[in-house]
Amino acid sequence: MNHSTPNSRPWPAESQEIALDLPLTARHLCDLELLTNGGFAPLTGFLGQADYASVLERMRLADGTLWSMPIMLDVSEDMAERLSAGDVLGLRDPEGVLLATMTIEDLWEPDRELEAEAVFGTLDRNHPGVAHLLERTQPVYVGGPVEQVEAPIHYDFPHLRYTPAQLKELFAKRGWEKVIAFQTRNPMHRVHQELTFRAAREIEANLLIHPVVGLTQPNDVNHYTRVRCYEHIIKRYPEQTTQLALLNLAMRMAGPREALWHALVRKNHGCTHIIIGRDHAGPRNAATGDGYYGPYEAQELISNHADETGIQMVSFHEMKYSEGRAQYVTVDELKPDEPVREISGTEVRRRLAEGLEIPDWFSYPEVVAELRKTHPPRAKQGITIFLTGLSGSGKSTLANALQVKLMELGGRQITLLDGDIVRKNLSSELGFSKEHRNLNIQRIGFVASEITKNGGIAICAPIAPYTATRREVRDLIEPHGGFIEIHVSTPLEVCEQRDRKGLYKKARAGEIKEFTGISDPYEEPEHPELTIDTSLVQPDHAVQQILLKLENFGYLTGESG
Ligand code: PPS
Repeated sequence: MNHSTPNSRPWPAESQEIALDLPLTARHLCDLELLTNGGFAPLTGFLGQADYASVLERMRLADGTLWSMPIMLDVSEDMAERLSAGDVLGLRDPEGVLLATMTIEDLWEPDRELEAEAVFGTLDRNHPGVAHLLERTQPVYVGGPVEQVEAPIHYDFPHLRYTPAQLKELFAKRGWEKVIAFQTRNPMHRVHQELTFRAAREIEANLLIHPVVGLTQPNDVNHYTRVRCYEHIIKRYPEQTTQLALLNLAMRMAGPREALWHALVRKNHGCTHIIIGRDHAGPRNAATGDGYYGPYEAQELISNHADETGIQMVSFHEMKYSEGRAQYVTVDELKPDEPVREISGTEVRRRLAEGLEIPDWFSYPEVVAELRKTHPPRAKQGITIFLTGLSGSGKSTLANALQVKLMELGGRQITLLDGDIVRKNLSSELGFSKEHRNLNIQRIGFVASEITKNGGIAICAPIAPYTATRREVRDLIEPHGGFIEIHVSTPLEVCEQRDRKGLYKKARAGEIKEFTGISDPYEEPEHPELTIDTSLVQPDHAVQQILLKLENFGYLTGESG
């Protein structure tokens, strides 16, 4: 295959006629790539208003062609005010490289709630697609054809990146006439190998493993790890039957509409069939655990349009591991009461976190080894210990004592991010307004997340008075390791009485403005992992409580202790 390599990249050709430049988001970049390489054919640009309205209303472009997903370019009001129809917009990657130009045909302010109802069938912000649309999408859409200046370069796994044309050429060269696509955003285990192999064998087709590596869900296994797993699993199919290729798609999790879109995209990549499972691309409601779509809605929608799309739906047989037969069988092949074995995704994560066995009947050892590399057991993960509380509550004393005790135990590198240290070294220009305090905590969160990611321990001890910002920090860190929030709940009266720095006195006298607890709020943590009132416990006892908590969560067991 003729893949572009980083070395073959030409310097960008700058165009004179560009009215304004738009730095593209990660979502835009994925969409642009598929718009320009034919993955989204017949689209040749971001949708204009007539196509948009028609896609929402009837899943068709204005000319009647079937297309289920609005592919939109959103811009801020500020930017929209400086643009008009006929202008050329420069579409740039985050480094400023000009990837494409777009000639604007339409600019309008969409009704995003209407779009959410049409595409996702709900206004519930627990739905990730709805949350993105209503909370993180700019208010104005611009539509028009795009013209590629240069193809995006992927430095990761270039040998597995194929344009639709390259895949079609590959299939033609190999004489593959029937090709069945398997879409996934998860690591593949034995059951996935079994079901894809069976599906391909049943219809006598070749198989394309076509995982999404663009944007998936925040808690998904990262694509680097997944691709290494896919590279192992591909060797488990008979030689010359199966191909692995990566798809830089930004998923929306729109269930049936998304499934039909996936089918159209696979058709554009030369596939004749697509495997669709139960509740394809349907997210779970984080609050209730329920799905948003009927389990077979996606399958029905694709089947009903197969003649028009030219791609057939192959339904995914639910398979279970039969203990007695020592093999996977479809649920309809199971005898009544036949014992089966199952491990849920949550259970896999638990076993990885605790370093427990994942049996061979569930996954291949080489796949498990890849997952273990990026999901080490808790005893080997990094941790952030985040102490929050009023000034004078004893955060720094605890943080220092904890640091010493952890150093005595050894095992991980420790960084202390005490409120005063951070204000001196990272945030010296900041004051104590809500905005500045949040910025200060976000900086601490960023540094702590890097430390945690790299297996160290970050002990943070700022006041951090706002719940939402603490939540933000937790969300940033938890995907990389442990996050232990400790509320140092020493009452205000005690803190004020201690007044080690004389600040409370000054605050009462009005010499210091916006002083936490006196003239500024402190929102108490609702669900901290631990609460310590230093007016009731000595520092060494408090540190023991923290260590026991760490041990209880599994962070101190094994060789790390
Ligand atoms: S925040 O809200 O988390 O950004 O605060 P933080 O970075 O932890 O800084 C708190 C320390 O700054 C001193 N100080 C004040 N605290 C609260 N409010 C006001 N207005 C203020 N002005 C100065 C105070 O010494 C805090 O240190 P600690 O260690 O908490 O006593």
